[in-house]
Amino acid sequence: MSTAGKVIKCKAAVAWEIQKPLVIEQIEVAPPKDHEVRIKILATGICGTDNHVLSGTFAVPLPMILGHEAAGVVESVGEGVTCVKPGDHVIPLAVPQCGNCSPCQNSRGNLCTQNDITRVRGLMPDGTSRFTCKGKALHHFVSTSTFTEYTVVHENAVVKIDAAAPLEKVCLIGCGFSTGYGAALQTAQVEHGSTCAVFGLGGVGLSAVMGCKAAGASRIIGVDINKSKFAKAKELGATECVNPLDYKKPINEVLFDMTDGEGVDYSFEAIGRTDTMIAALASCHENFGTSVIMGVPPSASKICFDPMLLFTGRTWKGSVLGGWKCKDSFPKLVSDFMGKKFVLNPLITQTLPFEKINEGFELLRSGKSIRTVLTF
Ligand code: CND
Ligand code: ZN
Repeated sequence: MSTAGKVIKCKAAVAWEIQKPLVIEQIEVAPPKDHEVRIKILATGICGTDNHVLSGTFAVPLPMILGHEAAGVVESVGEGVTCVKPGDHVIPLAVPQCGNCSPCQNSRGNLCTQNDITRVRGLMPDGTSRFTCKGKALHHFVSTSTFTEYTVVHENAVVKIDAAAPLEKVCLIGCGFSTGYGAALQTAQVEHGSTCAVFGLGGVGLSAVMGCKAAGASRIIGVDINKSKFAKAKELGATECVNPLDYKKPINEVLFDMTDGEGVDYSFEAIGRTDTMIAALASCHENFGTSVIMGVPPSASKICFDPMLLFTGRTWKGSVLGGWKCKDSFPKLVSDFMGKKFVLNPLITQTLPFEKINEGFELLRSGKSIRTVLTF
């Protein structure tokens, strides 16, 4: 019996409060309105950003259904949707691509004005929610919300992918992989033979390592306070790894020592801390070094730094979802994965049933996982 046009009752992991486990609840998911798409989620990764919300560093309106790195199948579509149809395999887009706004029209930008990241409302573009639980509306997360069996997204925030692609792997293209890989290849445009440093060797940082390697960097230095991350970083392309806790000096000075006093050509911050953002900036070449912030900064945080760091010529950039225009790029990244141009398996350290979502978060917090993929 078709569920199109009807409310679907299903399981979802609800974030009712920060610093509390998610609660698996039965929720109601309304049918998609005009230009909206209802998706059956089949696989979703747990990203550091979801954890920032639960720890309270990334402030969003609660209750909310988190999750933004996923793949699934279209269940039904609202009036006027032409980009996908029921049965299509899709990736929901945490950065939509409307195609009409100035970032969408500019080749240098990807942060579509329809995004719900810079000022999180936690609602569909029309200002309402499609989720309810116990009579209460639940917020959506960054245009996606994937810790649920069914979600509803705007048609600008979903893209069709190759039906042959394994959803429990390519879900990582929805966030972590694309973010790190794109930060190196597109935002920084790492050059052949250059020296790079990647701060934070989680799913995002390791993907930046892969991007630096793909760009032909000759040295890739991984930086993390958890040395258990080093073996995988080396497997994926890091030429050396350092633990800031092993040194008395600030890590930027250590990196200068390692590069004959030059600093690295490119540095990447994939942690989400203001002190490491400054350390990454200070680690790159004072004249032509480029540092890219990928880590989501804590809400309402401020940075105080010596402007001489920039005066001498360094470039400081940010990168959301690797700078990719998601509708244009994600299907190509899926094809590249199918064509074995890069790997995703090493990033997936655990695959768990959706009900074990809190276990997945524990693994991330304790540093024992890179990506846990939840399957439904
Ligand atoms: P994850 O928690 O897996 O990795 C963070 C890594 O940083 C871990 O290996 C930690 O051990 C390490 N770390 C923590 N503190 C320090 C420190 N002081 N010095 C050195 N290393 C440290 O997270 P993730 O890889 O999923 O995400 C990383 C960041 O990227 C996080 O802030 C997340 O919110 C952000 C992000 C950004 C975007 C984007 O579009 N820009 C997309 N997804 C995630
Ligand atoms: Zn993410």
